[in-house]
Amino acid sequence: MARLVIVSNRVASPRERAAKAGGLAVALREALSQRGGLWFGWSGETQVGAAAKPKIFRSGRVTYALQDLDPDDQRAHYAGYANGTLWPLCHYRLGSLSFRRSDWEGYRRVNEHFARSLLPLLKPDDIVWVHDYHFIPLAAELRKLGFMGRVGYFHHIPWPTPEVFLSLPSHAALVNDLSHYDLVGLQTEHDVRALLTYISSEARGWIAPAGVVGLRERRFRVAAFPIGIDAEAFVQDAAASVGSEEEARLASSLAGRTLAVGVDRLDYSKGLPNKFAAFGELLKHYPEHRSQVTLMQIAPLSRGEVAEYRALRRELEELGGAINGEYAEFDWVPLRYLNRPFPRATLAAIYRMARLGVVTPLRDGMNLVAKEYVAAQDPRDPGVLILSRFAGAADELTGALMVNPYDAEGMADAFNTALTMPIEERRERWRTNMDRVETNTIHRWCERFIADLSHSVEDFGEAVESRL
Ligand code: ADQ
Repeated sequence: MARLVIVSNRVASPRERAAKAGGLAVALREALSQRGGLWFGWSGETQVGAAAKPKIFRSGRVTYALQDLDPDDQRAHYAGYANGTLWPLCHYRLGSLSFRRSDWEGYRRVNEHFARSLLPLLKPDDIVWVHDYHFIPLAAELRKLGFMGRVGYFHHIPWPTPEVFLSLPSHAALVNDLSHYDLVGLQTEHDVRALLTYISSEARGWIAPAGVVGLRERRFRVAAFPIGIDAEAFVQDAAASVGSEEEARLASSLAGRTLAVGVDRLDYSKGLPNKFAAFGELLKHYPEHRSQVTLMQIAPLSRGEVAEYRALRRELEELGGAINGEYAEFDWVPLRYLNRPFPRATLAAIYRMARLGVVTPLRDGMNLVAKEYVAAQDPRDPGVLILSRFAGAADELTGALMVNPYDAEGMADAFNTALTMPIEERRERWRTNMDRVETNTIHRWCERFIADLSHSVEDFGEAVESRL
């Protein structure tokens, strides 16, 4: 079996316990341990003129290689091009898109630096799996240095439609970079269509069945690999929370009221102001729910180095304060707003107690919280998932109440529908969602991607032959 090499910006330390590391990190670590492998990424440290030489250590069958970056390059790469340009672009936020040539150059420099640092650690038959928009040019840089082995890329965030993608000054170079991978994985069929349409209409490439693409002299495959969760772990954690001290504390704090929960990184793609506004509309138009329902929004801070995120934090504090100021009673606060992370077991306990799971991003690659909420429910008395149609998860979780996050009053109606939904309908909707969450787990996702990457493009259709 070929060795697996994973590349991602952040590398989950082997010391981080499963309960804290998150489903994706745990699944990748497992895949690496099974085959033996290498996990390569940024060390989290900067150093002026950092040499392309990673710090290496081993834990079990996994080797970790962590590379330092020059501080100017790191800023241009991470806060600049990755999170100031690509993140807003891929989330359809053209108003927030900033493009500077110096960031684009820094982004490329970091990818070149990473490729130079990684290359000496690679064996010719390794399978290299690159994660996310920080590293789109990595395969092209590895190829320049002579690596001809299999390299795949998974894009965790949405791929925008051509009209939006064309706003990026470096669009052609970026898609050319993608063509140096053997396999490009996206979250949904919608994302696949968006990229293939760009390739055929703008880049003058050709498309064959099974997502096989020809672009200039390169042949590669584009396919959807919707990411899943470790469903079993959430089922177990949620079941274990029954009768726990945490559950008792939560229940006593609610004093018999209904709980609605939202769990999102504090990010403008997650539609938090829209969610707060919708909750305000619920309390305004459906006064029977006042004093009866509490929305707990857990929103750990992220990317504080980007100005837009700091502005969002202030906006939410204002909006949340206004709702509580207007509707709170001396014994009830409508909105509980928490800016910190919690262990998975605590999240599972909160999900299970919540009658409503409110997942309403303006745009999201998948959204794992939606799946975690479903997995944590009590099958006999499940809660209702309210889900934005713009989350990748909407393709799979068809039992959710689908909403448009731009329509605050429509969302308030959906809150009311969920709060008054009969038990039979709740069970039926939950079963539809749970079937999907249990089948398409994170482990299956990993296996599928690695299996597809292990095949050559030619295995995916004679169609390729006929076009050569
Ligand atoms: P994110 O934008 O981070 O991921 P999401 O898919 O919801 O979004 O994953 C967040 C994860 O962080 C969840 O597992 C959640 O439990 C955890 N989390 C959030 N708040 C937490 C808290 N307060 N305490 C502890 N854990 C918390 C990106 C893309 C998504 C895509 C994923 C995976 O933006 O669209 O689904 O990658 O591909």
